[in-house]
Amino acid sequence: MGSTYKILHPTDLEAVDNEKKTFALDVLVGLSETPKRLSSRYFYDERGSQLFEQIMDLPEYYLTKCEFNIFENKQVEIAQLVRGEKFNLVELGAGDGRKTSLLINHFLRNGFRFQYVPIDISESAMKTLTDFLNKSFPELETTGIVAEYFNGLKWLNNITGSRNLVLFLGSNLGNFNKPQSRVFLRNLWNTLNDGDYLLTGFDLKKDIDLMLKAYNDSQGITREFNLNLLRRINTELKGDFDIDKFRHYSGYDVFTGAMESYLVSLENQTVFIKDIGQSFAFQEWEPIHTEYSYKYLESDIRELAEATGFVIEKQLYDSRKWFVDSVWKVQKVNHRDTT
Ligand code: AVI
Repeated sequence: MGSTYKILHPTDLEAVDNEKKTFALDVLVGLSETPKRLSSRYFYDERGSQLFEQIMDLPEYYLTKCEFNIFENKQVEIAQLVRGEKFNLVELGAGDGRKTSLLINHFLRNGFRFQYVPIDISESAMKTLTDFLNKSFPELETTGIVAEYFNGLKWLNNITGSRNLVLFLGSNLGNFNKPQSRVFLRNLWNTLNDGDYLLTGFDLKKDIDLMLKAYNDSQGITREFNLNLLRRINTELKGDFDIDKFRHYSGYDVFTGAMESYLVSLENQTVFIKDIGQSFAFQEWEPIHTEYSYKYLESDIRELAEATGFVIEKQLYDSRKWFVDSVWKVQKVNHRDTT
């Protein structure tokens, strides 16, 4: 028993070097396009992850509170899915364990037979999580996997035949655009077994002012989170972005249903990035697109599940019905591929 983790990817300098090359290439491609764009996956360096932790605690950022409310109130409904069998509670992304702890506690108190399997590419996030679990739940069996999600799941399936209950929390799917989320879910479906469950968070469409406030908080933490992307380019790729010459902007597109975040250049300027060996020209008021945070209708969720081979088992709402943790079952028999 106890909480440990395994590393399924090389941690040598070569891996670090490859990551840096991919980052540089993505920045080069993104800043060469019109409109310019940078991927939100690069938000999460150490500082970015800390800022996101702070965002989750903000009064305006309702998403985390909603999902916490679901995990406080719907434990019995989630537990019914796996009652009486040995299973793997898999979590994509290590997180800080706060939400999942509620579920783990419920499973342990009721004598469920399971192991907890968080999968995350960051070894430091995994170490923090397993240290926390060892202190909070010494009796819990945890096998953390440091790897890409799909590699981790494949490895897990090779060593256990138990049913998987996979958690993908926090509206993370919302950061993918529509085609990307279909591809992601279909890959997940391919990696999972018939009868496995996926519990995934969707932020529902709601009053536009509430959404605008959540992404334009009064303390300016989201602004810092967005601008940190430029700081990261400065540090890791030797860029010379003057952070004060860009502003954070986040707005809601009613047609696509996405909160969209941008960094907008406040003047005509040129930025040189040494490790890319190139300068990039910005006109006054020219935007860089940095993030999609999609919001969903019930019909969007149904379509997404059907198109990717899942059957919706339960919709678990928070008390205000602002957010849903949707429980899907993998259906491998009689499925027509429509992706
Ligand atoms: C991680 N992700 C679901 C967050 C979101 O709401 O899109 C990231 C975030 N961006 C701005 N605030 C929070």
